[in-house]
Order: sequence, then C-alpha cells, then structure tokens
Amino acid sequence: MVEFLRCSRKRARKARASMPFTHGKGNNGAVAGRRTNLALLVLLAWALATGGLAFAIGQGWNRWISVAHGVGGLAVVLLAPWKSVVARRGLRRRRPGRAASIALSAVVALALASGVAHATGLLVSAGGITAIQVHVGAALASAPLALWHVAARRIRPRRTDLSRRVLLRSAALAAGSAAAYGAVAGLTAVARLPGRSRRFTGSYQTGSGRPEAMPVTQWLNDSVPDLDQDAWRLSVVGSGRGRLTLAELDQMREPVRAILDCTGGWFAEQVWEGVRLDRLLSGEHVGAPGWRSVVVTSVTGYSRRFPASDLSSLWLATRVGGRPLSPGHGFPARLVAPGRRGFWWVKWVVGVEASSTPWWWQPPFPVT
Ligand SMILES: Nc1nc2c(c(=O)[nH]1)N[C@H]1C(S)=C(S)[C@@H](COP(=O)(O)O)O[C@H]1N2
Ligand SMILES: [Mo]
Repeated sequence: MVEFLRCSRKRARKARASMPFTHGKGNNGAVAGRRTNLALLVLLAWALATGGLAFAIGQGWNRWISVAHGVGGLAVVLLAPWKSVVARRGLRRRRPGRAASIALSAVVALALASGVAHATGLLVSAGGITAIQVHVGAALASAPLALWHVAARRIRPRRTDLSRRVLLRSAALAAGSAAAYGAVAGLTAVARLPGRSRRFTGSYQTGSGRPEAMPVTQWLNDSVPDLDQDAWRLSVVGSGRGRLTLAELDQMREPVRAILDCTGGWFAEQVWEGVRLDRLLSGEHVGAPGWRSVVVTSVTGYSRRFPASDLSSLWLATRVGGRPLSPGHGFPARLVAPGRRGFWWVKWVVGVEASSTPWWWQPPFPVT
C-alpha cells in the first residue's frame, strides 16, 4: 500500500495519462482527479456499510457481505496509483489541513493492510491485539477524517459523472477488484495460508470442544465480575416466576451445541447446557399481545434486546463442556444465541425481562 502511495515519477506520469474516469481525448487531469476522488468516497462508504453489516450478521449470507466488503477494499487499492497522482498535486499546494489528509491516507492504508492480513491469515494477531481490532479501529478513525476531507476539499458531482463511459469504467474497476479478490483467495488457498479455512463470517476456529482454550472476550470495557453463587439470583420479569436461584435454573437445563462467533475474528463450537428462554418465560403474559421483546441484562449493565419470537432459540446456559461456566465465560449464567454474533451472548446474566418495546429499539452494537 505504502508502495502504491509512493509510486515512482515514471509510473505517476503513466498513470496521469490513463486516469480511470476521463473522457478519452481532451484528457483533463482535474476532471479525472475529481472522479477518482468521487469513486474513493463511494468505496469508503461501501466499505463502512458492508463492514458494519458483516459484524451484524451471523447467518450464512454473511459470506456474500464479506466478499462485497473485500472487493470494495481491493478497489481502493487499485485506485491508489491514480489517487497518489491527485494527492501529490494537492500536497504541493500546501493548503491547510495537510496533516489531516495524510492521516486519512495512513488510516486507510492501515485498514487495508490489516484487512488483508486477517483475510489471508498472514498476521491474525500480535501482542494481544488482533488484525480485526486494528482494522475496525482504523476504519472508525477514517470516517471523521474522510468527512472533514470532503468538506475541506469539496467535490461537486456533475451530471456527466454518470455518463456511459464513467459507468463502463466503474464496471471495469468492479471487475478488476473482483479478479483481485479471486487472486488473493486463490493464493491463500494455494499457499495453504491459515485464511483458507475460515468460517463464512471470516472468523478463525479457536478452542472448539475445549472451553478452557476459548478466548475470554469483552465487547469494549467490561471486566470479569466476582460473583457469589449463593447470593446470585436471576430476576425474571414477565412470567410471575420472580427470582430464581442457580440450583432452580440448573434443574431446567438441556444440552445445546452452538457456535460462539466473536466479531474479533474467532469462533468456537461447544456443548452448552442451559434453560431455553421460552421455558423460563412461559406464563400468563408472555405470548400475549403486546409482548414484543425480551431484554437480557448482565450484572455489569451490558444488555441486549431480542425479538419475542426468538425465545425458543435462546438459552440461558449455566454449563459448558460438562462443567460450570468459568468466571471469564459468564459464571454463573450466560446467554447462548446460536446464529447470532458473540456480542449477543450476554455474560453474567442477572435479568431477563419481557417488554413491549420492539427488539430493534437499541443501538445496533453495544455501547459498553
Ligand atoms: N456482560 C458482557 N457480556 C458479553 C460481552 C461483554 O463485554 N459484557 N462481550 C460479548 C462478546 S463481544 C463476546 S464475543 C462474547 C465472548 O464470550 P467469551 O468471553 O465467553 O468467549 O461475550 C459477549 N458477552
Ligand atoms: Mo465479541
């Protein structure tokens, strides 16, 4: 990537002569630069949207979102030589905000490099930080910088930006990026890189069937609480059950095999044991008109809201791999939500509450 940004003068001259979004003859560098910038802006929005969606989805069609995300990222790489011409011209003018522009290119380069590192498996984690964490951090940092950049270096779309020729070149760029994606995937397979054996979410298998080898992960800033199992009670609101002890909960348990798939880039399959939420919340109120969702709350304050119709596919687990949960994995009780990404699997649960609020009335991702 850095290589691209620093492409040689000769290549720059060549690139200038074949800017991707020009109208052939009468090649106007400014128009071409503007269209390159416009394309990059669209691609950045695309990358943020598909990346966010890939984090939200735990079902098989996540694969296609991830492919769309990767193809978009590689399109940015393909445009880099042209953008470097535009950028060089801009830098020479020494306008205010240079530093922010350079910072933007740095975080985009970091997001691209860490994305490729994770996808191929060349560098999945180092020093306790995963490539995905770097990827998401850099991507989030790029958003405000890009907004600022667009405001400071305004581009005005014109009607001719949607000409047939521009659309054809966009299609060529899409085809080129798809081919690049195929090449990266093919090389990953041929070179037998770790990236070849990922789940459809892009995650790497870690500690399946061995709960003690499964990473302990927090979404943001929760820390493992120290809970006394005799004092612990589960508050169930909406079924007339009131408060349950751990022993009472344990009696209702059944086994469920499920995959915990963290957006941090790993997954593990375990046999959990827990009580199905529709059993826990059976009673006069639940299922009655007006019940729309169920909120599952941790002692830490972390919580997620689920559609009432999902109760029969959610479990409140007290055991994994035939043993009680460890403190890190949610002792004494944690949610098991097959088909949902890890951030739905609330740990250290103390409350299950039926509610009339629709399930989507919450931030798409937890905020703590
Ligand atoms: N209370 C609470 N529950 C939580 C989280 C958290 O930060 N706080 N993180 C979630 C995330 S992002 C994941 S991937 C799983 C990780 O579960 P584990 O630590 O048992 O592997 O827990 C989920 N449950
Ligand atoms: Mo996670």
